[in-house]
Amino acid sequence: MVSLLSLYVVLSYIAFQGFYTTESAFNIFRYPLNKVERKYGSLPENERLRLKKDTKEMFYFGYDSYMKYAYPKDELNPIYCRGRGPDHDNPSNININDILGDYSLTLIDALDTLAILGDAGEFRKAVQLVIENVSFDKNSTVQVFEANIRLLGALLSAHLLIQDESRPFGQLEPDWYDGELLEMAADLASRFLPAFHTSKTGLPHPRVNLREGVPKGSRTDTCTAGAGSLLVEFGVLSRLIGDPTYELSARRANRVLWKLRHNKTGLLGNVVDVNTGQWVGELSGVGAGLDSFYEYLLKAYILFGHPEDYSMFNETYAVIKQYMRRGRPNCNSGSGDHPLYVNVDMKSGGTQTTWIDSLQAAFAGVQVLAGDMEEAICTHALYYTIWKKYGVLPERFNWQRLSPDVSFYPLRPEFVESTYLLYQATKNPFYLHVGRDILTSLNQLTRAQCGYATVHSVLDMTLEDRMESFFLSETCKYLYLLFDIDNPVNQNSDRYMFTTEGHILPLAPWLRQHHWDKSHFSLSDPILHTNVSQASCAAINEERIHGLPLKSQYLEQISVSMGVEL
Ligand code: DMJ
Repeated sequence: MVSLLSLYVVLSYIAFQGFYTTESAFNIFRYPLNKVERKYGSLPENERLRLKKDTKEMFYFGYDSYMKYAYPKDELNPIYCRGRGPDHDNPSNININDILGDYSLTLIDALDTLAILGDAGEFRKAVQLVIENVSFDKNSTVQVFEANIRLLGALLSAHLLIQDESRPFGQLEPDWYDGELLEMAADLASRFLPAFHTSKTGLPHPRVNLREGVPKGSRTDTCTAGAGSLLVEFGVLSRLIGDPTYELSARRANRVLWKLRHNKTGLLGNVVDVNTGQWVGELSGVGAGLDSFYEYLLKAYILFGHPEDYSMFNETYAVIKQYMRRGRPNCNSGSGDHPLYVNVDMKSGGTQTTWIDSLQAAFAGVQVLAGDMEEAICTHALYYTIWKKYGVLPERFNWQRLSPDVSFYPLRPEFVESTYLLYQATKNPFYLHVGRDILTSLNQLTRAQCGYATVHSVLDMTLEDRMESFFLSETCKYLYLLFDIDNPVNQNSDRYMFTTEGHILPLAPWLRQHHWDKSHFSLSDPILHTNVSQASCAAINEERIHGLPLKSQYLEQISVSMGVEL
């Protein structure tokens, strides 16, 4: 008894000193752990704090360099320390011009990350710069989807953070603030509307000129995600300004897409013509071209509570699992290949490609939100082994040849995002280790002279002189939140939701109401008020609480086949 007591005291002391979390210190004696379980089973507290500090440093290295070398341009070129704006000389360069528009994109996109990092002073300064210097009255032709998620979402998020009287992130409101960010958001969104009003189906044209509307003769093919991932930002804007036009337009586009799903499989394609409503691309998958469409059905429901959005999500999630999922039926039991979501033909459900893309890594996060935890764990684990193989994620990875089909990595956030959401849901230290691997390789492989650079090829780790705005708005934010367990966002995780660009929005009762005439708006569904406290959660057995999220034999199975060491 005495020795047990002293063991308890010793272990508690070790835990207190930050060598182990208390829980995991005891776990060592609860089960015989193998090498992998020992490695991932705990993370010292002082190491977590170091990772949090290093992530903050990573953000400021990128942000300060942007402000020094690039602002007021849209992006930072981190190798030659210059600013980057639209490619005016080559209007067909949509890789650049779809996103950049002479509106200080990186600064706007980074606003709420500043708040989350606890930097209220820099947040107020940045808000002032945006209000005083940014105008959307520009002769720039941009993609509606990109401008919506990166600019509109950021402006709404920053405005709502300022308006939050409980001040969880400190004094964010400049003393002269009078709703200017919301005015800018409304002005920007009004410039998107021609995309909807000039199409024959209600699906938005993919691009608008911010000054002149849809350019004559411009392309009419849009990806599904581009047309169907506007409801979150448009709905929030409509509810803030009391004008249903935006929400109505986004909802209509979703309903049009929904009607276009295949009558046999229920699957959607990846590219559609906004005038004919014909599918131009019949590939169906959970990655590029479709990813945020599913995500926003679920997130719109979480935010606004319309059962229509939830039933669309559930129906589409069921057919995704039916047609796209391969591998053993249960992630964490039985035998067979590791589960995988493949790209299929929307008409037959047959496998169409042998690659998965890095955007798909966000799907594990959607599965967390949907409560399908075993699948989320499984989806994420596969991407972890690909990350371990290269140190970053190639844009497309061929799961048959186990090598990249498209080998660049533009500092995308999706894998970090799902790592963070899985940690929030499980509190399993495995995900802190994953985060440490991510931070380490970003610093080793992508850190340049004055910021973080796109990887041109994961095969030779050559770099390109571009730091996309989502690096500061998402990649750094999710990594920081992973390590900063006391952050107000984590302490009140039931009060916030992330947009697909990582901007935080409040989950608030007022967002579940709208004040306009319902008949005019033609929404027949009542607002659903969910009551989380009534949910019944199945008991989780001890092994699942204390073991690795994906059992070590399955984690080893994919790491061996991928040729990586854990
Ligand atoms: C971001 O703009 C968003 O995360 C979007 O949902 C997908 N593409 C980029 C990041 O990869």
